[in-house]
Amino acid sequence: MLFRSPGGVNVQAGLSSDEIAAARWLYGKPSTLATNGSVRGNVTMNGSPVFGAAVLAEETASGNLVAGTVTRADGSYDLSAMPPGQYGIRVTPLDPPVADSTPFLIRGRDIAPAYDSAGTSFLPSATTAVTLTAGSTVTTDFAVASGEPAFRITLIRAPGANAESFSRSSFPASMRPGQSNYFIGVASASLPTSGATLLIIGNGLTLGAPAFTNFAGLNFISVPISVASDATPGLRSFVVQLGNQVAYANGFLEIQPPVPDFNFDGLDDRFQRQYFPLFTAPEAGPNADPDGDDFNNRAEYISGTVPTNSLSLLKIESVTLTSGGSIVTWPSAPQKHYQVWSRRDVVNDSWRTVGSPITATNSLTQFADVSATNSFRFYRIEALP
Ligand SMILES: [Ca+2]
Ligand SMILES: [Ca+2]
Ligand SMILES: [Ca+2]
Repeated sequence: MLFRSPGGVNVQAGLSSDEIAAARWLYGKPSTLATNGSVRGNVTMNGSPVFGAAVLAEETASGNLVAGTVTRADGSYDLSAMPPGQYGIRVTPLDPPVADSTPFLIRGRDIAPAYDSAGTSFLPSATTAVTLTAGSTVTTDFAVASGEPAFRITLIRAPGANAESFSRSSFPASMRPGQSNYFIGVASASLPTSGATLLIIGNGLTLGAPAFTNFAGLNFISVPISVASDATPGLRSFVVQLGNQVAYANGFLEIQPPVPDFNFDGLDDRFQRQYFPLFTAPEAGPNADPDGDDFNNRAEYISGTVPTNSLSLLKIESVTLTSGGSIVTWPSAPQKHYQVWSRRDVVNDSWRTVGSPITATNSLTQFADVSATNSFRFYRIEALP
């Protein structure tokens, strides 16, 4: 709803936050909807309604866009099913109805044929602060200034570590928390070639000074970027500003979640998609045990075992007593973490850890308990999240 993306719905990437808001609004239970708030209002220019103006809601704390829509023919808009919180609301023009061969981020016709006649010759509004409480509806009207924006963003420079690469597209870019010392940017034929600032809104981003480059007939503005490990996942916006002129690429940088979980069940979707035809099916859930080995799917994920194979489970393969100690062997998964525990007596002794946690490098891990020479021990293996 905020931008185009290649190849229809991206089932690997899952849903963006504004798609989640739309789904909540369209299909939400009344009890859920009652916990959300709405923003509505009208957008006018010189006293007349503006058709097809983009209206965006940005969460103040994180800088993430959580909802976006376009105005109807009467200039009205609704942003529904938004979680309570503090938001900034702004109105920006869509791109004019240029030919497909001319770069653009989003035109009216990319939303629906009727929006081909959207009004695009106005300047982005200032941002209005709105506080939403559960069940509230806040009315926010905008009167935008007429005129063609001095510049627009029509391309996003792909984030990467190579300062010399000007790979770009009109589709959103994405970065993961922890990626650092990358370059990212925006481009178009009309962007300023000096003096402007490039900001990406929101928490957890460290941006350097802008660099201006003309490449392939396009004006690029680029900045070094690092994404903190605790950056809030979501859709961020690029802002180019020169004096009182401003252009937005709304929601064109996605900060990906550390672990994809688009069905909100707490279990890594990559694991669920790997083993189940439908990753949202009940048998793919964290507490299900479809292979009946007494380890639920969450436990199998942590231990690196196969949730659809009853023979694949965390267990001790063997314990061998040698003169150098006990050798404990168990089937493992590379990169998974394990802790060995032992006790001397089932009744009169308690479990204690043996050594430090181990990161497996193979499908079989061996651990030598050098303290266990010529003495009887019980062992257990714990898989660590
Ligand atoms: Ca999941
Ligand atoms: Ca199982
Ligand atoms: Ca299993």
